[in-house]
Order: sequence, then structure tokens, then C-alpha cells
Amino acid sequence: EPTLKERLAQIIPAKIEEVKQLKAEHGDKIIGTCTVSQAYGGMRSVKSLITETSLLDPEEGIRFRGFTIPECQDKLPKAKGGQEPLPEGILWLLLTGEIPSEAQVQQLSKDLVKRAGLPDFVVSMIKNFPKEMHPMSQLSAAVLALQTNSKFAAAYQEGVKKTQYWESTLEDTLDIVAKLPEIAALIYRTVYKDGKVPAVDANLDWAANFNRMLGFNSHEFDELMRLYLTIHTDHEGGNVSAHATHLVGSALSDPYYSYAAGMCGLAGPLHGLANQEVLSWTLDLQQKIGNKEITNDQLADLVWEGLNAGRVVPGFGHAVLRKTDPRYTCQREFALKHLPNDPLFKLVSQIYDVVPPVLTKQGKTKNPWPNVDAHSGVLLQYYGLKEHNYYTVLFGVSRAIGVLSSLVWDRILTLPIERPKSITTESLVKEFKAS
Ligand code: FCX
Repeated sequence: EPTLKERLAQIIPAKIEEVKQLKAEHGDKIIGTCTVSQAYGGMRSVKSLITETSLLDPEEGIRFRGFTIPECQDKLPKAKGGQEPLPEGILWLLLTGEIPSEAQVQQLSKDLVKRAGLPDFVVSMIKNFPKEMHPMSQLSAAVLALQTNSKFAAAYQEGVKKTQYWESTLEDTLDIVAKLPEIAALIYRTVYKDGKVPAVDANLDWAANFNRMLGFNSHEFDELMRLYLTIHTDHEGGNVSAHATHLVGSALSDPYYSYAAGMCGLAGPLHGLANQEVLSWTLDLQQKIGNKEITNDQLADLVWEGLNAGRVVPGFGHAVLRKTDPRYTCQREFALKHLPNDPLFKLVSQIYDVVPPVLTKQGKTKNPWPNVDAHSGVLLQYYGLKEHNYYTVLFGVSRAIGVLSSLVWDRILTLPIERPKSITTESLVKEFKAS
């Protein structure tokens, strides 16, 4: 069977031809417009980016290359005895648009094992970071330090042809994905534990290896990690981490620079950091409630307290989605199956009943439903990964698969440097006065 790179090379010519045809026949058609409010409003709904890997429907949620999350859970290869998809499979799917065979996924797992391993200076750099440095800062800084390994940067210096940029971008992508578990685990073990991380195990898949490196040994937690690392990969192109990666990559900054930029964006509380915020917020609620049961009305009062103090309810709302995030739903289903009686899960379920009507009554948010971040923390807590400051790093490890697959496609399609037109308020005032 062809390897990932061979399969991509087979697929690419027809895709390039398709885009060429599309541009020739429909190049002057309008796909989106931008109003004054949208320009001031974060360009919400302005269609102006090409991202091949996934597409988000406001009602239905994400589809990875056309497949919903339940379809991915059904079709993507699993570990032996497992029921959740292997993240190696979604890497293959996002890159090629095809569901891989078990053999292809195994081959990819082995390839990632071969590429694992960090230069000593990166290890000592992470070990020497101050413990108070946020794990997301450590992640971005460590990836930037690894940039010295970039095969794209080296190939560019050697004058490689534009049509071949994708090959070294793919090499960097696979190297980064392979090395991230060790970077992330080293950050975790150094900040919170004994600083020791075992070597990669050639017989384990990528997610199980990551768990061993973090210090966890439960097969059920491996299953959660496989699901977690699959569903956080990609959420089309306009979200901050994907867009930042694409934007920086458009200057032909290599995948290390581009992904590190994406991680700086993921570290914001309105984006990936929300998963950390959700857990702190939920534990805070739990502490306020104590050991007693609480009615929905009482819980609603506590939610109102935060809202009235001007804070957002973390884990709820979304810039594009208008229904419960399917990434939330599949984590809820995992919890119903594996930890139905966990007290924190019960609280998260009660929050799911209470918050949407409260946010609807407040009348500000366009989407009162929970997003992915509202559920991940409770699962991690249950399996003993309790340090919430660290949670966004897990999101970041997964997101590498999506944003870097997308970057490979940017290079395949030889997309140019991104450079939208900006305007001043003064120029707008003048323009509308004149008309
Ligand atoms: N709690 C309270 N108020 C909320 C809210 C929430 N969860 N979500 C939105 N609002 C408010 C906004 O703050 C805004 O208020 P303003 O008019 O006073 O500025 C108003 O409702 C309209 O916002 P809306 O158009 O619905 O949402 P945006 O597209 O501007 O923002 C995010 C979307 C996700 C940033 C917003 O819903 C939010 O802050 N949610 C909480 C943080 C969060 O969970 N982020 C994670 C999102 C995601 F899944 C991820 O990237 O990981």
C-alpha cells in the first residue's frame, strides 16, 4: 500500500487541476462580501479563506473532509480492543481526504515513532523554564527552538522549486506531530512531577505513547486521549489558531514558526484557554455548592452572579456554531459510558441544563450552547490529569494535526502571501460623506 507521501503525490495533480479549472471558469464570481459592521466585528461570516481540511456548519458542527465526528468514530481505524479512532487516522484523512486502512495507520504510527526524539538543548531548555511559566508559553517556545530542524527552511535556502514546497512542509509536519508528545509531556512532568519522561515505545500508537510519557497507564484513558486528540484537530480555517498558522505560513515562514504562532493564539481565553477556564469555573461552583444537591434555580443564581460581574460563562457560545457542539456531545457520550456517576460530570450535566436558558434570557450571546471546552476538563480530572493550567497544551498537541495538514495544502496549492486590505475610520467617514 502507498505511504502517506506517496498517496498524496498521487492525489495532488487532479486537485491542482480542479483548482485551476475553478479559477479559470469562476475566478470572478463573488463568494462573500464585507460590510462596515463585519470589518469592525472580527470579519464574522465573511467568506474569504480557502481551507481544505474541514468545514463547519453552524447547525451541524464540524465535518472533517466531509465526515462528521460520529462517522469518524465509526470509520477510522481503532487500536486493538479499542473503540475510539486513532488520531493517526485523522491525520491521514485531513491530508488526503480519504479514510485510511488499518495497515496505513499502523505504518503512519511507526513512522511517527521513528521521527520522535528531541535534541538535548530543547530538553534542557524545557527543564530550565521557570515553573511559573505558563505551559502554553513553554510549548510555543520549545517548538520555536526546534525550528532549527526545519526541512522546509533548509529546502527553501537550497532553492527548491515552488511546486515541491509541500514535500518538505509534509516532512516538517510529521516531525512536529511526532515530537510534540515528548515536548508536551516533558513540560507536564517538569512543572508538576519528577521531570522524567520514558522513551517512545515502538509498539504503541501515538496517543497511548503520549499517555505513557505523561505518566498514565490506563487503557480507558488511552481511549479518551485518542478521542480527545482526534476531535480537537481542526475546526475549519477562520478560528484564531488555524488562521494564525495559515497567515504566518503564507509568508513562507516554515511549519515550526507557523504552528508556534497558532499556539500563541490558542493560548487566549476566548479560544483554547477556555478549557482551563471552564474547569476552574466548574470546580469553583462545586466548592460553593459543597456536598449538597442544588436545584436548577439555585445553580442559575450562581451563573447569574458571574454574568452580572461582567464575566463570560467559559465553554459556552461560539463565533460560528449555533447548536451544541458535536465535540461536546461525543465527550458527553464518553462520560455517560465510562463515568456516569462521577459527581463533577453530574454537575457538568446540570450546567448543560441550566446555562443555555440563562444565556438566552440575558440575550447577548448569539449561541447559548456549550462548545468543546465545556466538557474536556471533567474527563481529564476523572482520569487523574488534574492540573488545569496544562489543559490547553493537550488541545495544542491535537491542533497541530489540523493546522499543519492545512498548511501542507496551502503549499500544494501554492497559495500566495496573505495580505487583505485594511482601511481607516477616517477613510470610511470620508467615503460615506461623499456618497
Ligand atoms: N457568556 C457570557 N456572554 C457571552 C458568552 C458567554 N459564554 N458568549 C458570548 N457572550 C457575549 C459576548 O461577550 C458579546 O457581549 P458584548 O456584546 O457585551 O461584547 C455578546 O455575547 C455577543 O457575542 P457573540 O456574537 O455571541 O460571540 P462572539 O462570536 O463575539 O464570541 C466566543 C464567541 C466563543 C468568543 C464567546 O462566545 C465567548 O467568549 N465564550 C466563552 C469563552 C469560550 O468558551 N471560548 C471557547 C470557544 C471555542 F470553542 C474554542 O475556540 O475553543
